Amino acid sequence: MKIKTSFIFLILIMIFGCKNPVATENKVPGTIIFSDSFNDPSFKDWRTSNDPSTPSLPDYAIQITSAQKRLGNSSVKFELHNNDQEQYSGKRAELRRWPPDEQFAERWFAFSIFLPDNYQIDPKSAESVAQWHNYPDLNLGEQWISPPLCLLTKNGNWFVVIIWDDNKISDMEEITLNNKQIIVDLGSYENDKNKWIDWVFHVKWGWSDSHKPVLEIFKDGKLVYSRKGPNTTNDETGVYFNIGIYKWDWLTNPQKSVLTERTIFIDEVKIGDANCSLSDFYPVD
Ligand SMILES: [Ca+2]
Ligand SMILES: [Ca+2]
Repeated sequence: MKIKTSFIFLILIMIFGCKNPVATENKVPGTIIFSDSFNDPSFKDWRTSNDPSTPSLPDYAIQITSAQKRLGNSSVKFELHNNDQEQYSGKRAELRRWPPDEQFAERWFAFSIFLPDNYQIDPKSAESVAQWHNYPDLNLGEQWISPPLCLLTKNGNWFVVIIWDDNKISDMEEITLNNKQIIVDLGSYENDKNKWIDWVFHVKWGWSDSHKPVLEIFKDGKLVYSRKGPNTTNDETGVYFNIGIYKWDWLTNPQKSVLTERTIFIDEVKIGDANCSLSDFYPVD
């Protein structure tokens, strides 16, 4: 009997004593599912914001350039003028990843943004420099609304805007009325001009707490915002990621803007799966 008890005890030590090392060894490494250092002027892995029903984008709108680069020899320059042709119902020079991601995906999005020295303050008018847009349920008659998540510049500051909705058909007025949005002021960009800023957004999408949604935002490797709570709209398709400039006031409220042109540079875009961690993206080099 004594021998039997000792044997069971030994088995238990073998099981529990080994548990932690085995768990560590089995951690699945993250996978980088997309990356672009912007050496290829064809942008073959992206869709441009050129609406096929309108004239082509001007040459200056989206260009590979060696003028600035985070890594390698080049980056992508986005340049938007207030009198540019509207594209997809807005003034925009953007690259989008297409098709949209799956519902409830968990992803890491990394990208570096360079605001040039002459990136002036526009006191009343914002522009998006990165946005994650939902794809509405068009088959149910749903309309396009603001994106669930975007990184903006406005009046000299960085902002992140998050909206969400568990209704199947979303309506911007209803979202605003019921306060299903958060505007996060991430502070001045004045000292961020003329240098690269490395952004990482870790997102698990969901429109209700039951989806266990997550948002973590890192600026130059430091956590600047985190939230566990709904962060997207109730749609049959997930969101798609866009980089570049979208300045809606230039079409709908041009009197709000004191500017006529905007230029930014973006480099080192990487998208990782749920198993990634910050160290897969930062430091960038
Ligand atoms: Ca590059
Ligand atoms: Ca919907």
